[in-house]
Parts: sequence; C-alpha cells; structure tokens
Amino acid sequence: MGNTPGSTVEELQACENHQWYRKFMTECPSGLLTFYEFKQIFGLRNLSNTSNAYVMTMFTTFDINNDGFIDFIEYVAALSLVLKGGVKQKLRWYFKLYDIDGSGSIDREELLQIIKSIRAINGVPCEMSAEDFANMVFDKIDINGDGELSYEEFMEGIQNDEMLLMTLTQSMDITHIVEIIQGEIRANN
Ligand SMILES: [Ca+2]
Ligand SMILES: [Ca+2]
Ligand SMILES: [Ca+2]
Repeated sequence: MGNTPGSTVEELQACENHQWYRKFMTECPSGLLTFYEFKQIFGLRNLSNTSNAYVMTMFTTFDINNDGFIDFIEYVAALSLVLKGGVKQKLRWYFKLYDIDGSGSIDREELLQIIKSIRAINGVPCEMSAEDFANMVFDKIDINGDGELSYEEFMEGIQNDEMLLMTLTQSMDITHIVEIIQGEIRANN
C-alpha cells in the first residue's frame, strides 16, 4: 500500500512504463483499447452475462474521458490505482464501479450484481451466498436504513469495519485479473 497517492502514476510510469507499454501495444497497436481488446488483455474469455456486465462497468470506469476507448494514459492510471493505490483511492474507485447506474449511491441490486460477477470472475467458492453477503453489508453500513449506500456510508462503513475492508480488498478486488496480466508479462520476458 503506497502512502503517496499523488506520485503513484508517475512512479509507475517511471519504473514499469516499458513493460506495460509493450503489453498494451502488443494487444492494441492502435493505441486505443476497445472493449473487446480490453477483455483480451486481461485474458477474459467466455464470460457469463453478469461477468461481462461487470467487466463492461470496469471498462467504462477506466474510460475517463468517455470516448469509448481506453488510451494508454487511462490504462496506466487504472492499473496504478489497482496495483498501488491507497485504501481511500481504491474505495473511491470501487464506489464508482459499484454504482452501476451512476446515481451517486449503491442500492442492494447493484451490490448483489457486483458480488455475483466478481465471484464469477475470481472463481473462488464462498461460504456465504451473494444475497446473504449483500444483506450483511447493508445491515452493517446502511446507517440511515434507506436501502442505499451513499458515498459517505460506503467510505466510512468499509474503512471502519476490518472484516469488510479485508473482504473488499481481497475477494472483491480485481487483483486476480492483475495477476493474470503480471503472469503474462513474466512469461513474455
Ligand atoms: Ca478514453
Ligand atoms: Ca446507483
Ligand atoms: Ca443509506
């Protein structure tokens, strides 16, 4: 966990630009990633509809200027956040990712959908059902009980609950996907 959020992008560019750039340009010679290429780069094939929707959301979140493509700067920014971002930065990004309709809050359906698709991508068996997990999250952190997680409830609630924070940063992280990238980079060097 880096404690210098402002410098992570530069840091990443300085140390790893070459590798990431090569990976990016191999998959994407035009310099602009389409959704299809994005899935290729992460090694994501034959996704279920829910997983596909999740990856689409991730793609849209990475596409900062909303032009429908991910350029190299957006790619580096997203990866540096995923790899080296501090807790707050990551949570802020998760919130944006989970708020699928962009309403500014996360409702039960959105949380459920995200949990299900993350589980499908990670392929890790879980003791608790996605429904039970979503309900537990709402019981814990929907402070005003309106059935929606506001940005404040999400940020405060997750950071103050060690178990939730751990679950988020581990099983609900896209670390798995990043590991796939790193594995490919190692294999190519
Ligand atoms: Ca873009
Ligand atoms: Ca929402
Ligand atoms: Ca609420």
